[in-house]
Amino acid sequence: MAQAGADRKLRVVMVGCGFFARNHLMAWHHLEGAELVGVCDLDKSRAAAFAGLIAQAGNTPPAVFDDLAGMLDALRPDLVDVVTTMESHEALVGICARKGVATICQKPFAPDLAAVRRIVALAEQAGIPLMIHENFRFQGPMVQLRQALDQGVIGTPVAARLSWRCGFDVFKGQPYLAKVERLVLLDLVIHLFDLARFLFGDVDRILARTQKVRPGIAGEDGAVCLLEHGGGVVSEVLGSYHTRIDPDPFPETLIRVDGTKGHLEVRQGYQLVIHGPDGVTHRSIAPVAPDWGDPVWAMVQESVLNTQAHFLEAIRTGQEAATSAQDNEKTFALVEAAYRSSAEGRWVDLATV
Ligand code: NAD
Ligand code: 89V
Repeated sequence: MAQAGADRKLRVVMVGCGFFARNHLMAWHHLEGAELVGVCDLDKSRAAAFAGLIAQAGNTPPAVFDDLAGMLDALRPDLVDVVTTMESHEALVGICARKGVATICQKPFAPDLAAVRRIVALAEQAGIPLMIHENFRFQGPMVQLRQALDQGVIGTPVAARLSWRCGFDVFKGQPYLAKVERLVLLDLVIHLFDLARFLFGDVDRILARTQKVRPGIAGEDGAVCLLEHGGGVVSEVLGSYHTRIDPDPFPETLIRVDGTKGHLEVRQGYQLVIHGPDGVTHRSIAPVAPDWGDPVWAMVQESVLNTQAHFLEAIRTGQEAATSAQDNEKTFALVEAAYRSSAEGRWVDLATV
């Protein structure tokens, strides 16, 4: 991986200026090590609106494009941020690979594992760094949880439950989700699989059951999965867009981990409760909201900032990103295995996917 001098801001361009991309825009704009020089969308008015958001604060706005290849030729950036939906990722990362530019690409990586593997091969042949914007493991509360586990506060983890179940109306901001055939595993549980790998290591086999509860949508909106990690932990991973809870926990992941010396819980409201050998401790693990964030999405927005900062650091140091394309292929394989498990009603060995 090419290294960049620590004293120079990396020149960044974004492709895709839709619902979620505003968070990327604000994060790039606020990151010390980055200079956002271009924004691109097939709908040029969306890119222009993004440039306007930056200009409005009195800053030099990024240049506006409707064609990624043209933007790369014109601006010769250090890195590209792909913030489109998965169907376009193969073509867009292909353009970045041909131009030899480091790329970070939103999740889900692609519609299926075969496409993921083709994109990984494209990036490897071109020798470009490719990271997937898998942001859950970069959430401040999850980083603090991992630190507590690494400190051995409950001994060695044995069993765990990761639950992201709520009734938040994801279809309002992302109406295309109502039409996708693969919904909750590919859109949401993919984050939890990555978190489970981040906390407990790679997975040997999986058992999954999906459900469709909400009427009028094409895909499944609930999933219950059981994962056997190679290191010995067994984790339950639960994801839903149909669960009615008051107050709604969106966007928090609630977690319970049992260890050899105690157990811990991540409770709603970002509370880490540790039942260790010396008693019970309560700790706030609330995220630090960016000043451009809003109360509901603050934790997500902080994680976007952390994810993008991690990629800048990876490029500067020449290190592989934690959620590199190669790493995210393993997370994606879990999604593919979960669909197979649910369809066939059996455990699926990851080595066969
Ligand atoms: P969106 O449909 O609102 O926006 C996508 C934009 O990309 C559109 O404006 C579209 O015109 C543009 N686009 C598509 N193909 C293009 C191309 N070839 N060239 C230029 N522009 C192109 O989508 P969204 O809701 O913002 O989601 C984008 C991605 O972000 C999805 O993959 C989604 O899963 C992901 N997402 C992630 C999180 C998270 O927390 N990590 C949250 C929400 C969405
Ligand atoms: O990551 C995502 O796609 C988000 C959320 C987790 C809220 O579903 O839309």
